[in-house]
Amino acid sequence: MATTVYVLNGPNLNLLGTREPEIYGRATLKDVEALCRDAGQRHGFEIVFHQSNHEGALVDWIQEARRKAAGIVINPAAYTHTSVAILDALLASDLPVIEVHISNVHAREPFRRHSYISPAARAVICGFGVNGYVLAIDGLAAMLASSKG
Ligand code: CA2
Repeated sequence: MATTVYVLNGPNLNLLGTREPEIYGRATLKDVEALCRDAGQRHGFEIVFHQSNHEGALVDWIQEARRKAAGIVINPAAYTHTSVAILDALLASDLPVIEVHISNVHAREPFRRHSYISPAARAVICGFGVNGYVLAIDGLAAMLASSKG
C-alpha cells in the first residue's frame, strides 16, 4: 500500500495567485497541489491535499491523518499565530509534521514571528515561496526513510 501524506492548508490560501503576488507569488493553490502531487509521485507517496477556512475542518483532517497517513505537511496560514486546537491535534497525531510558510514570516509584522504550531513540528520551512511545499515533502521522505532504516 502507498504511503499517504496529508498536505493541509489554512484560511485564505484558496486566494493564492489572485492577490498580494509581491508576498505570495503568482502560483494558485491548484498549482501548489500539482507541485505536491509531482513531489509525492517521486517518493511513491499518495498525497491527500485539502484547504479550509475553518479551524475545525483542519482539526478533523489532522485526526483523520492520524489513522491514515505517515506524515503531515501543513501551512496553517493565520491559524499559525492563534490556534491551540491545531497544535493539540498535531501533537495527538504522533506523526512527523512539517510546517510550511510561503513567505518569510520573520521578515514581516512581529505577530507573525510566533507560531503556536512549531512545537509540534519536526521542521519548519519559510520564505521559499510555493517551492517550500516541495522541500517539505522531500524532507519528510528523508525522515521517513531514515526512521525505517
Ligand atoms: O507565508 C505563509 O504561507 C503564511 O502562512 C500565509 C498566511 C499568513 O497569515 C501567515 O502569517 C504566513 C496568509 C495566507 C493568506 O494567503 C493569501 C494569498 C493570497 C491573497 C491573500 C491571502
